[in-house]
Amino acid sequence: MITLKIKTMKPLFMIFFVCGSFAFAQDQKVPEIKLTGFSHPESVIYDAGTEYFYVSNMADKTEGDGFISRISRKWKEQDHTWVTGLDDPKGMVIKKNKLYVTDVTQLVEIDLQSGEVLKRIPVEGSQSLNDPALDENGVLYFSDLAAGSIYKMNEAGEIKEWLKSSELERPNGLFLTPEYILVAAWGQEQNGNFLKIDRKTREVTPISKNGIGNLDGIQPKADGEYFISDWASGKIYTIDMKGNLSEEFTSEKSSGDILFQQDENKLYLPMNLQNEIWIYNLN
Ligand SMILES: [Ca+2]
Ligand SMILES: [Ca+2]
Repeated sequence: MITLKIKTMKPLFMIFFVCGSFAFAQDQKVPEIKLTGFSHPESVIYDAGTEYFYVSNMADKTEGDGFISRISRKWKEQDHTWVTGLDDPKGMVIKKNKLYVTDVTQLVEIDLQSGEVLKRIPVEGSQSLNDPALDENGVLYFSDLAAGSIYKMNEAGEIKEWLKSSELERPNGLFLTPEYILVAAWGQEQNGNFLKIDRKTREVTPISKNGIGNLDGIQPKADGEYFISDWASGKIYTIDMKGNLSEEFTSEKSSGDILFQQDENKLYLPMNLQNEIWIYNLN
């Protein structure tokens, strides 16, 4: 499937090349829309229940300057400072009318209707929390990039370190399948890999072998295929469970925790250094 795609796209590139002005067109895909008004955004999610997009903004270094934006589907309503008073909010997940946001060493619980901060749960031993993800039963897992660990919160709201290992290669993005926790790793001295962790044995296996980049987001694309983002290069890849990797397009440096909207076939990229959300139409 991937090979086919590359084959069918090559003649197009040749035409661009011949035309001259599009000599580098194979690397450049233009965003359909650039949403502005953000401050070092890390993550964008969509909630079908409320029909809003939520964007985490790390902002600058001042304590309490981080915030969450809430944006309506057609961009009419753009409440950039919907929730304020956070530090460096990163990943987000929605569970039972609550928005959970990782904020450095805390898991912050926010009322999805009112935007009120309900709880700030300190996570013992954490250093730099990153991406939360839910399993099929609504159990919450979240990564700690700097500590090289994954935490788990049980139904009672108790948080425990689930796995700590250098094999996690500084874990950033997480995605849960019934069998595995998939990890987009930032990397230590070398580029991070796309990893799988067996949920029963907790064995870590790299799916890619030679390092891909400073990986950040994971989004399911199709059965057994995922979009992953490399923060450092701005490249968006498709990868499958066997490690077959194909480049979709290159945005710019600092593409963070991406969102794929399957119904409209669009990818949403939080661009940290550009302070924007870039939306790419894949059609
Ligand atoms: Ca901040
Ligand atoms: Ca992330």
